[in-house]
Amino acid sequence: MPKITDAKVIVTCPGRNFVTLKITTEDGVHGVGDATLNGRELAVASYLTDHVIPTLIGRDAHQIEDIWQFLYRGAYWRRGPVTMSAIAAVDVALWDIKAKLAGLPLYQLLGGASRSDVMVYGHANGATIEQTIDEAVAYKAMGYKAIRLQTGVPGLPSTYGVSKDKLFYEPADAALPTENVWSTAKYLPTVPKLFEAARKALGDDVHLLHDAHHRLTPIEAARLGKDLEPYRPFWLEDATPAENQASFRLIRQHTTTPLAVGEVFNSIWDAKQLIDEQLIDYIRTTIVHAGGISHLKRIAGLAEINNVKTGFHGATDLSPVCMGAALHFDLWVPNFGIQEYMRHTAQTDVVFPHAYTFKDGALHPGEAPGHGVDIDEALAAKYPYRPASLPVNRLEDGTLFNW
Ligand code: EZ4
Ligand code: CO
Repeated sequence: MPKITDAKVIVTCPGRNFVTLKITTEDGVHGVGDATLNGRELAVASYLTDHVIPTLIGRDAHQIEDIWQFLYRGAYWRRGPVTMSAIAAVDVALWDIKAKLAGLPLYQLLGGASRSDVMVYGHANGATIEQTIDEAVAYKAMGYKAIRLQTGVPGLPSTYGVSKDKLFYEPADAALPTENVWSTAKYLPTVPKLFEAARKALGDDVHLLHDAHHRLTPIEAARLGKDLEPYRPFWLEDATPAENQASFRLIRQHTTTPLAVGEVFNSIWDAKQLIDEQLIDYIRTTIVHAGGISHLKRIAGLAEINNVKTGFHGATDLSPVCMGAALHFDLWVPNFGIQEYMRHTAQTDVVFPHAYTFKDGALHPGEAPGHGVDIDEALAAKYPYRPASLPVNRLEDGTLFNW
């Protein structure tokens, strides 16, 4: 058996913070898993170092399922983003090792390729509708077949998804949370105008997406969904917070705009009612925040029998290791929908050498054994951790709101 002899956590900040778990076997084969939880990085690092790694040493690296169950059921305190990100890191590192030992790219172990490549969507954003459309036109020219549109809201100094850096978006912009201001009344009329202009400029042969980032009530989301219907959006994302899964019944009753939810979910239990009742169209859980490949297989299986497709989160704060693992999953999973792709900076990309490549609006995970992503430890050591928090939102009268 390939016995686990070493495991360590690497925290690095090549432009932004990433937490990576590296597991090594007695034969010297190693695997890596992403454990990054934006703004809470050190909590996961401690969970791994203090509570998980000591229990891994000496185990059989091939027993991925047993180790997963040990860390989930065996912990007594189940679920939560910190725990599930730590489990995901172990799971992905072990799948990486298993595939390397087999001499196969990971997607072959999952069941082989179901498609030629993985359609991704990029992010067009701007302070005004005109600027956002210009960005979207540029994305289309780069070959993208699907584009997310976010635009500034007149009367609000800043809003989610609109950044100064065009290709890279980093919401964790200060050591302590920045305070933003939100107004749903100002936001709601803006998005249909954006979509109307986008369809005029881009035509019908491109998918258009939008992220409401948990800011609407169910009835407001229903209104927005109806207003967007003439422009046939690919999806409306995170229309309302999903702690109360039944909220989506109300949105569903009113609109045919497809709904996508789940980037903050950490287990199948967060999505069970949404999927069972077919209240959503795309499930956005990620490899890193929802228990790894082993757990996402269960979520995707439940989704498949309920006509829900995958549309995994792929923001810059998910490391290239998570992206690589997600692409193997996406290439295999029968009910694939789309994959989000926010580019990493060149500084991040060199710390994480990777086999995946972009062409014609799609990514391919490559044919390297394992998931095809590694970490350059010497380079990583040059970028020490820097505290960074996600913003908070307040309404114009100061009421604390969802960000
Ligand atoms: O705000 O990953 O669809 N993408 C998103 C992201 C999230 C960040 C939070 O860390 O909503 O930009
Ligand atoms: Co989102």
